[in-house]
Amino acid sequence: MSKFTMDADWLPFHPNPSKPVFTPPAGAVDAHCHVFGPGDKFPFAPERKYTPCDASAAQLFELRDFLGFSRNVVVQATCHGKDNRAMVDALVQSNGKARGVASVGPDITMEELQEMHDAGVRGVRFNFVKRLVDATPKEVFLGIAEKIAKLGWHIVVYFEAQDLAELEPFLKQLPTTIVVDHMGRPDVTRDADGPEFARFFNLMAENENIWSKVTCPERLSVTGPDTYDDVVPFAKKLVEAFPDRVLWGTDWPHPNMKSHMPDDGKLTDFIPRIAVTEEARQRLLVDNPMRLYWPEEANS
Ligand code: 0GY
Repeated sequence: MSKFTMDADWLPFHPNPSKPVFTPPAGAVDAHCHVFGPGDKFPFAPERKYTPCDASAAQLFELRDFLGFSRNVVVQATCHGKDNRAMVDALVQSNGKARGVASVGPDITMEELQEMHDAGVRGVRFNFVKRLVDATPKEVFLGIAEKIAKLGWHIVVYFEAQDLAELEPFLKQLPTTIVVDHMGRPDVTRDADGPEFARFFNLMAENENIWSKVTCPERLSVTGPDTYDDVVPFAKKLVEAFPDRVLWGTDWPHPNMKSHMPDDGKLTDFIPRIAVTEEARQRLLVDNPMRLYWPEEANS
């Protein structure tokens, strides 16, 4: 019997996703995914806001191969707090085929960061989504940013569209490459060419160190599965305007989905609708993530 019981309304990941019609290019990277536990081996954090199902590194790598990806970027999930052991263990198990993004506190030492670097961590995540984490003072984040910049790491930020105006000055202070999760969570019932999304679009246009994950149609969509049509114009717009600063990922095992659990094969088929040329897909899935996470092996 596991020590942990997943939340009563928790939706576990899809047990048998379909085979995508789209074949990702050779060397494609799933640049946003997580592992959960297993809780008996890597306990969930006491301060967590949800208790998920277990989702192991072995299951993640099986999905990677099934969908036709070659590598993963494993992002520390908030249910593990600042205990990065499950994520780091996934990197170690991957034989160099996974890099990681950690969550750390202000007391983290350069030695601890170097140890994570040696295991494959290349970034930290600053989370501003109130339902996921308690607030962290900006000075604390700035102190962490200064430390991780020394290792050449980048910063992943997760926030919701309504918080962007308040966050903008802070984002501009960060000294590294910044990767924004899920396009800054736009309200996709609005026009992708309208003033709301323009704020995020202009932020990217004016700051060349800001990248975006064009991820999570399943989270953002109001029209819903399997095609998530309403998200297409937003993601496509970013892929076309910033072809060298976009990343894509499955977000497996899809924490906190309440409306439905996406079929990861169908999610993969979303890619050619937002990156409509072979060249755009090569950048989105291979060149960009390689430059950020495996620069020593990148061709461009
Ligand atoms: C995501 C989105 C979510 C959760 C987390 O670390 C997390 O717990 O990132 C969410 O609930 O929106 O990117 O996986």
